[in-house]
This record gives sequence, structure tokens and C-alpha cells, in this order.
Amino acid sequence: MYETNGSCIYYSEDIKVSVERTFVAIKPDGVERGIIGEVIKRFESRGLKLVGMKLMKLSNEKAQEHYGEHKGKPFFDGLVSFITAGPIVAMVWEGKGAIALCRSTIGATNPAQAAPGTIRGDLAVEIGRNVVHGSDGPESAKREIGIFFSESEVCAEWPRAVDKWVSE
Ligand code: D4T
Repeated sequence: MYETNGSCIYYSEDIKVSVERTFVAIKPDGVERGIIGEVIKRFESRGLKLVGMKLMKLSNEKAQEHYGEHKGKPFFDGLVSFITAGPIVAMVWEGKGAIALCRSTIGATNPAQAAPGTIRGDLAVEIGRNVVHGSDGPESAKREIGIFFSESEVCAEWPRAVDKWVSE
């Protein structure tokens, strides 16, 4: 069950499990460059669980909705045409503290300032081609997952045997 604070709660073997979900997208530059697997590997290796994924071409309307907070900024039009220029990989990742974990795995918005070891710090050079998006908080995670996925498209209540070795 998805709670309003952005966390997901379910029961596994009678134990209450509380995890966060976040929206992550590989942008058209990442898809075109053939680094989808490399990007996904970073989140998988971190211990996060992939619970939703689709390759899709974003419509202009959806792009405007997704980046609505940036409407009116000088880079908005370029951002919308970039994000709609080719397919993206839309994903939902789940785990304890998943929002912050994904953001730190992704790195700073401007790849020139992103730390080595992060996706942007290792795989990108500039802000308008920064390979990946990740929700910046519980509200945006909930909003963005809702833009890209229907409830039935996200795997719910799916405990993995390995989860107890990833989180306490
Ligand atoms: P996203 O949303 O893509 O994960 O990026 P961030 O959360 O790290 O950064 P953001 O929302 O501030 O920016 C959204 C998106 O706009 C592009 N951008 C941003 C740009 O092209 N020029 C700019 O000056 C800024 C600030 C990059 C990411």
C-alpha cells in the first residue's frame, strides 16, 4: 500500500516492512549512448529493488507536466525538446531511503560538478545531457510515479529473500 508520505508499507512473514519508492528515468542521451545497462547496474548494485520499468517515448504534454516546476525558466524549452527527442527508460526503485540513495548515486545536476563514482560524475559532461533523472523528495516521487505508471504497472508487495541482507 502506498502512503501519502511517499513510503510503501506491506507485510512480509508478519513483519511490517516500510520502504520508499522513487521515480528514476534514463534520459534520451543515456538510451542513445547505449548505457542503459550501466545505469541500471548502479542502482541494482547499491541494493535497491526495481519494481517498475518501461521504455517509452514521452509526449510533449507529459514532458511539460513532469518538468512543470521549471516552466518559465530559460532552459525549459530546451529541456522539453531534449527529453522528448528519443525514448526514455522510466523506472520505479524501492528500498529504505530510496529517494536519497538514488539522488546520491546519480550525483549533482551539473555533471561537471558531480563527484567521480556517481552516474553523472562518471558518464556525463554537461547539464543539458546529464543522462538520468531522480525524484528529489517524497512528494515529487509520488507525483512522478503517478505520471508515468498506473498502479498495476508497479510490482507491489514483493519481498525478496535478499532484502534482509541489504537492510536491517
Ligand atoms: P533532474 O530533474 O533531471 O533529475 O535534475 P535535477 O533534479 O538534478 O535538477 P533540476 O530539477 O534542477 O533540473 C532539471 C533538469 O533541467 C536541466 N537543467 C537544469 C538545464 O538544462 N539547465 C539548467 O541550468 C538547470 C538548472 C537538467 C536537469
